Amino acid sequence: QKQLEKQALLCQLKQHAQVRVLDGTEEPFASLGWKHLVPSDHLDKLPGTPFRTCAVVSSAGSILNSLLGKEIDSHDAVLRFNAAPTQGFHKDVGKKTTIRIINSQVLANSEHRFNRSSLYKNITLVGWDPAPYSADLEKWYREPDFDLFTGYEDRRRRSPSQPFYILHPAFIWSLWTMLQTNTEENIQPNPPSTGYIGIAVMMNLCESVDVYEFIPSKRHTTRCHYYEALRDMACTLGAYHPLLYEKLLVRRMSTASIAEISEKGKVTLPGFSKISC
Ligand code: NCC
Repeated sequence: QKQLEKQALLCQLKQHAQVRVLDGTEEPFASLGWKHLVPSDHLDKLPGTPFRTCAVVSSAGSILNSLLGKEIDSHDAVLRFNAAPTQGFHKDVGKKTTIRIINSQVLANSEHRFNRSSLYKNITLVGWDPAPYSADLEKWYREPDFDLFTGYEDRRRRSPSQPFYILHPAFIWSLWTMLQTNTEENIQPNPPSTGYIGIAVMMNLCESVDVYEFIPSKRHTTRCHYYEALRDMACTLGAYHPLLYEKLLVRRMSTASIAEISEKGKVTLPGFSKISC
């Protein structure tokens, strides 16, 4: 029964989470010349893809003292989020970063020093912003939650060889819809967390995805991030993002023993190429 449910959920996710990025063919981006601004290769044609093994590293405080760094770095590709550093935390989170997914606050807020910080250099970048559900791209371009477009256009012109994509709002909301469909309660009408979005993106690019500290291990703590002292339970359970429901769904879709979750906070998901529906 459980096995059947797992398979059905994975199939549904495969249908709902085919990754889509802005490609410059739709308005207003077509008129703005984005066809020549965005990378010519699609995200799923990145060098090295399909990756055989991938690690997704949540930014949770509970990854501290995990000693997972070596295991994380042994994957073909490693995904990290927003401003999460590796320097100073190699032992627990590893040092390799292949892709970084950033929300629009990271692009828009000067405190993140997006243009100068080495966190955002020499890797593949994927940005996103919560567009309205209707995915009206004209309206979104005029009024994004945080202005990610200026920083994106600027970086593309300065560093055209760096792969940098913006996720299509239809992709984000399709993930949300599937989450709601499989949750009995009404979830927040806000987009999924960068973590959940990242898991879905990596299932497009990898044959197998190991997710670390998204489902909390026995080290669970109120510490929000491994890289700062702030304590806030909402970081792990969600307030704006439907994070708790994302975690319950990931748990239902994953193959992981209780011991793996408890000791490592690790769950494994198959890539879409390995899911036959
Ligand atoms: O905190 P954040 O997320 O950057 O974390 C990245 C992803 O890791 C998972 N996570 C994090 C902490 C924790 N205790 N448990 C977790 O499971 C989540 O999946 C999370 O998505 C975001 O989702 O983009 C978020 O970004 C921050 C913030 O904008 C960035 O860190 C940049 O500074 C948001 N914080 C605020 O807006 C104040 C956070 O709500 C969500």
